[in-house]
Amino acid sequence: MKPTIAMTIGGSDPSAGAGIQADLKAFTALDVHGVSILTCITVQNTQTVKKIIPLPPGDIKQQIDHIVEDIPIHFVKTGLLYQPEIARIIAAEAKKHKWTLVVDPVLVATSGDTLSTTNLTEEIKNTLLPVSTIITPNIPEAEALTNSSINSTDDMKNAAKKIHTMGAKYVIIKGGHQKEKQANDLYYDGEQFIFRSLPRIPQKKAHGSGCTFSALLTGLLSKEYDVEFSFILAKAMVWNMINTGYHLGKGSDVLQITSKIANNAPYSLPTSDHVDVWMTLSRFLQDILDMLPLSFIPEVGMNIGYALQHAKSKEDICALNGRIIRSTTKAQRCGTLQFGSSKHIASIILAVMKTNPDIRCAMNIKYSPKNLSLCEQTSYRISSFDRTYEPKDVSSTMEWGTKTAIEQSETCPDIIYDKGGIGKEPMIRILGKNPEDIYTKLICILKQH
Ligand code: PXL
Repeated sequence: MKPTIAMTIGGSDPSAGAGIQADLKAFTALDVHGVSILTCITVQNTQTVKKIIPLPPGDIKQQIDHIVEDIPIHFVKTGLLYQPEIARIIAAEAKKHKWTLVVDPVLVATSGDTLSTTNLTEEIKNTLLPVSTIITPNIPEAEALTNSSINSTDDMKNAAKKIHTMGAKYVIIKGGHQKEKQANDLYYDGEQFIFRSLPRIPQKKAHGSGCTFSALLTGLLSKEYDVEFSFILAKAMVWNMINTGYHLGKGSDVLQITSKIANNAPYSLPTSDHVDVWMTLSRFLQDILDMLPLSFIPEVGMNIGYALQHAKSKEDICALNGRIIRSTTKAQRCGTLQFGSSKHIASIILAVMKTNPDIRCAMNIKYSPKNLSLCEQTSYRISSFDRTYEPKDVSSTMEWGTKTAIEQSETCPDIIYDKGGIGKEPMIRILGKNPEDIYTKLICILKQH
């Protein structure tokens, strides 16, 4: 078996709560083989960092060169660098070897102890950021990098934009240092912002959560997860690790570094079922986009949703928070996949699941006589509803229409259409067990061309 490999470049924390020790444990939790380059030894326990002993820059470079000569390294995380020369050496190596580089700009410890010499911030800005893929500052670090103070979500967004212009492709600002009840993290990829908040765990003073988060991100990227999803999953995992963390000495708590995602999670934390649904939908959405003809995209755009097993509400259904729209030449995805993001698609799926709990996926395509005729040439079961018969007291047209179409069909239909109404675009909906089922049905319909 070929191992997945990630490398961490950072300092030693003898208490093993943070630093390269935490990074290696996080890699292991993901079944990733971690290799480590030591930049500093620290004298610290769970209470304080007493001393930092930097290694000579030449020796650090030698460690890197000797490893990369031997082991294929593509995914690298940096942590405690301490001296500006080290940032410069890593920037040159990252450029030379085309690393996917996750920079955790460690400047100050949770205990308040300084973890950098002067000019490190400037060096990170000038040399490391232009070659980095993701940077993961906390609020004080984002303030140092942007020379501004951050007191609101708008300030966070502005700082993310500023840091993005310094060269990082993705900026993730960790909101853990704010005082609010929720720890609100921000993801920015140069186009879209995603805020992700989880309840603060007030009884825990976690040490090493920043290192562990960035190491998880690096490990997840090495396993070929995309950045947006890695962000969501790493955050969920770290939350669980803080929640199950323990008191090791007389100072900060440390994380319980484990591969688990919380089962007894609060509503906004994904469980492994959420992750499965998200991953599957994400993969097939791309396949669907690649083969979707423009003639299948409705004027109002299209969406696809996939529900958790036993889904009960909109929050249990993952769909695009935007739409799939027509660009001049191809189908284009707008927005991201999120649970609870589409009332429209959720109403259809929930109505189907009431009588057919295995049918958890739905997608709408454009109604046209041609598209309907293509559907009719397949062996799929087709049913319809007529909006003119919709009772006045109905609260959700989609729920009523779907239920009506199902009642008119002997077995659960594969396709439900309606011919629209005043101001309502007619529409065809494809139903299926999962995104793969929808994809297969779409291919079969297209083959009738
Ligand atoms: O969390 C930042 C950090 C990184 N690396 C080492 C540390 C700390 C914080 O204490 O000790 C070695």
